[in-house]
Amino acid sequence: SSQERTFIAVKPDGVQRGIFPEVLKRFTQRGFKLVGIKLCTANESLLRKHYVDLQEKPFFNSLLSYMTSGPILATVWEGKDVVKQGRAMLGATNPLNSAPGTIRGDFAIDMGRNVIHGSDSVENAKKEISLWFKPEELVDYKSTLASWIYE
Ligand code: DAT
Ligand code: MG
Repeated sequence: SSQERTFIAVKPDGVQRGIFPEVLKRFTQRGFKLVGIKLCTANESLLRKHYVDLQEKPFFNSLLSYMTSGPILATVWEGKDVVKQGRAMLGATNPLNSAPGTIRGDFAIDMGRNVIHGSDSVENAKKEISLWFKPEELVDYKSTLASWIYE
């Protein structure tokens, strides 16, 4: 439904390199609605929950230090099929495999500096949104553009 939500986070490199306005621009211009946004620093316990499936990976410690190396721009977007569409807009995990035109394909080279996170399923989106945002930090509002974006 058009109420579907996803969690998109510009990672510390994406914030430091000034890529975050481009991310906001792309999701907004596509027609997705911003319902939550904050600049924050992630602590280790949050990241261990966020990346719980990767705890055993050899790169986990470097992933933790990357993700705690500076501020993260945490956002929540709403719209039809936004989880899957968001992943497509991000590109492949390894930027060397990301198509030009995707965010990683346009702005990144190394896997450990791939500038952006996006939820990979509706279920994980719900989990990540509740991990990163308090309910009162999400804003419910009607976009006046909805009828120009949805048939
Ligand atoms: P994604 O971020 O595309 O959802 P993921 O959830 O599998 O990918 O992994 C989370 C992050 O961990 C990813 O953005 C970059 C890092 N990562 C994943 N696989 C890696 C690998 N083989 N070597 C180094 N870093 C990796
Ligand atoms: Mg992932």
